[in-house]
Amino acid sequence: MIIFTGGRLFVFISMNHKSTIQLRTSLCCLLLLIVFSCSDNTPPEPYGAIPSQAQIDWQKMEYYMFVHFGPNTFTDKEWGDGKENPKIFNPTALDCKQWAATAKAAGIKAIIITAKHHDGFCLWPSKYSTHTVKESGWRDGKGDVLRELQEACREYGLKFGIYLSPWDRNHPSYGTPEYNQVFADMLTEVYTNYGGEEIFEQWFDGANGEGPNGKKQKYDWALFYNTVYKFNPHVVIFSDIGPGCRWMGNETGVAGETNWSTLNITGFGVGYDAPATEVLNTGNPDGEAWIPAETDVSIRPGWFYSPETDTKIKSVDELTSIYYTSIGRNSNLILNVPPNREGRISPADSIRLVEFRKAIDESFADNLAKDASIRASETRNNSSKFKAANLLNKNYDAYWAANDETTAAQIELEFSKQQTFNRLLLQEYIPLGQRVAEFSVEYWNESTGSWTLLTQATTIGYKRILRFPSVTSAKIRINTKKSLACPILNNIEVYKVPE
Ligand code: FUL
Repeated sequence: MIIFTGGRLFVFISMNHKSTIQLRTSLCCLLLLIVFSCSDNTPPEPYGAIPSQAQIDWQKMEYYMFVHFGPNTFTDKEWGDGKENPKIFNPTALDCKQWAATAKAAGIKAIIITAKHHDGFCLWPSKYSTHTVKESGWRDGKGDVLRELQEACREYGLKFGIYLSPWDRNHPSYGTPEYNQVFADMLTEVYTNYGGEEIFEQWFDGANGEGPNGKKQKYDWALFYNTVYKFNPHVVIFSDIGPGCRWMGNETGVAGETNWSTLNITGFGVGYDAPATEVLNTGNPDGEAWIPAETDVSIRPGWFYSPETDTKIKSVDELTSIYYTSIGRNSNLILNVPPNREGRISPADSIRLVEFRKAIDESFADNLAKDASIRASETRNNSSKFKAANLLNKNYDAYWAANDETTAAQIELEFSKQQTFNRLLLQEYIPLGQRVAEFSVEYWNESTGSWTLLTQATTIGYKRILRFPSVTSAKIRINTKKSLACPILNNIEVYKVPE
């Protein structure tokens, strides 16, 4: 058309070959620009319950440390009865910096401490109890474990979290309505004196047994949650049913192979009123609230230190297996490492933690998908904003999405040469909800000239890592078969881990 406008006709005719090519290129670019700007970049609507920003940040932490420490450390007991003489709490060389340095060296992002376990002993000098570090006589009654740990975490750039057991086998008011306010006052004390706005997770143990007067307490959870939120609206509250994150239903480190981050909570409570452990283990598809799973497990047979368990520390293989059944199954991992009677993490535990880290780092060092080419059976609205290549970059918020009406889609990776692999890591873009309910993985079988099933699974969620026997192929394909809404993924990685 341009040639029919006088002036432009002249320009066109007078051009040499090079200029013609340049003009054509410019026109092509213009055309592409028009096509591009016409494509619909509207992101998919979120599906179902979705995480808050605090829950997304929490999920990205993946791995942190639990520290069970208190009178039980000195008595070989798991549950103190609250009648222990506080003087038994006497760590001879408490060193929270050593805990933090160990965590840091092991690639751990945070430490959560049992500020008060079921025996009621407070690791800070609480004015609401007479069973605390103050009464222990440790450091002339001036010691404060919470203070030391808070400062150590700050120094080592770790986040800090608090476990507080409402069950209190020492407090005289336990089992009476007054106790709920005592517990809320303790929370207030901790949140006002130990950097409450920085506390990333509040761990509420749902255990509910008898107190010193033989009575059980009816916990006022609303009061407890509101007290915590008053000081830190972004803290992730753990309990059987959240509201921030949920207990995964066992203490062996095995989250459900199917694991939804959504859960139905109406009609349920904490402790005796919680959903069945099988339900906590898998969540509910289309569950009414976003309450992702947290896997709590100890590096030793018990939660507290005992010399008897010095030789029973989990092996690297056991810890690695837990890694796959927790972080690899859409759950965060909180690994308990109990300090010893000196108040230090024993060398055997810290060495194991670092060995474990090294094994994981080595396993996931070389992502074979990095340089692969990728295509999807479709891309949302044909928009390059949602292109399959987003699955291979490092940008968390860049994702591939299928069209709204699609639930079954395929993503194919092609390596530049044949590769041997045995792990596949997938991530759904959870800010828009958890969607995929069933998928399969195939590889291109050169000898038969066909796609061959490698493995199949159900949910993905924030992160899913699949293990399968090594295969050698130039291509791998992921087929989403069922999805609650159009699939949205933001990451694919492929690895060859030593068998
Ligand atoms: C349970 C407690 O009874 C154990 O002692 C431990 O603290 C574990 C993490 O939670 O409910």
